Amino acid sequence: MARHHHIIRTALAIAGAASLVALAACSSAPPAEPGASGEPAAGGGETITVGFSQVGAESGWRAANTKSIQDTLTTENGFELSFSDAQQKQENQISAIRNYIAQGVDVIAFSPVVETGWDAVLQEAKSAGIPVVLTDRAVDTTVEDAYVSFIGSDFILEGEMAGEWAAEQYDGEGYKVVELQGTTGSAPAIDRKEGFAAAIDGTDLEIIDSQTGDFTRDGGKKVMEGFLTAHDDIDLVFAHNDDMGLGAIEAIEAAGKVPGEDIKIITIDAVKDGMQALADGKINYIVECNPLLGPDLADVIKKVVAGEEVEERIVVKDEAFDQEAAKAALPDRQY
Ligand code: GYE
Repeated sequence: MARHHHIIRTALAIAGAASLVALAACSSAPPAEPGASGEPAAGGGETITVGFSQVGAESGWRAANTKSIQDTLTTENGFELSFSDAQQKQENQISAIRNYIAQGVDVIAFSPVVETGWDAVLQEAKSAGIPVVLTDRAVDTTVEDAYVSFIGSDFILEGEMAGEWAAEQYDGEGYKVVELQGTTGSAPAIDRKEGFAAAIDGTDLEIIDSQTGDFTRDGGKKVMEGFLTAHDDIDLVFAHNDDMGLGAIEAIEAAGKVPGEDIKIITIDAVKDGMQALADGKINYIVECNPLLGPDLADVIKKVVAGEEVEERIVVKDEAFDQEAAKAALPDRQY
């Protein structure tokens, strides 16, 4: 029954390919405080100051996400953006957010590198009356009304879509799977692992090893080298992002095997390099994760500052591609 449900959800997700769908539930956003800058922050054509703390520059996905945010929160569009790159370190994000609070920006937005450990700084933002918008990754917090909106994909669904395709293709073939996990403690690593495991539960696909490659190409390559040394019977790699899958391809080729044939590969993201490897036959399937969150973020921020209602959760819908679909989609791919 659960599997049936997953399949329906997958079909719906594919039908809604790459469109952004707002959930019906609305929350009333607290009107932004004027801010310590003294600027009136109401939507009367004033510039909106935004502090954005980015995870890092770990992947092609992240580069596309950063570009989308920087291309959207521009002066022409009415924003003054302070942007910082935390190099995948939570302490850097916390100090960036504290700086934005001290500056009295109108709105703080961030993509939390890991899920937990944000209570103190979220409470500080709340006490300062500065609304927080989450993009991309979720937080796990006990602070009430810690943020006004969370914009991003459903990572559990992405993992399920990957696992369902693997089960459709390879069930009955006794496949041994190794998993390249994203950053330990991050929402996408936790959720993609969970979704994939649920989808292959009850099939004869078996995860024989699982380690973090920190969402980087180099990390994926190193972990895959270790897997290839430890196991001589790997049939399938499930990588939580394209970059780790691309690193795994290098390791598999260096070991004298053919990626996409001797060892199948499934990844998540569908950024250009991943899609190219899929079209070239080195990856077998990719579940998309749309990184173009800038326009929705700009929209939410404008509403929050104007004291309008915003959706508490904006779910980004994702498509999925096999090799033929990648060939067809590549020429028009935006990221
Ligand atoms: O899949 C990965 C990136 O949080 C969805 O982070 C994002 C993930 C993305 O490093 O490539």
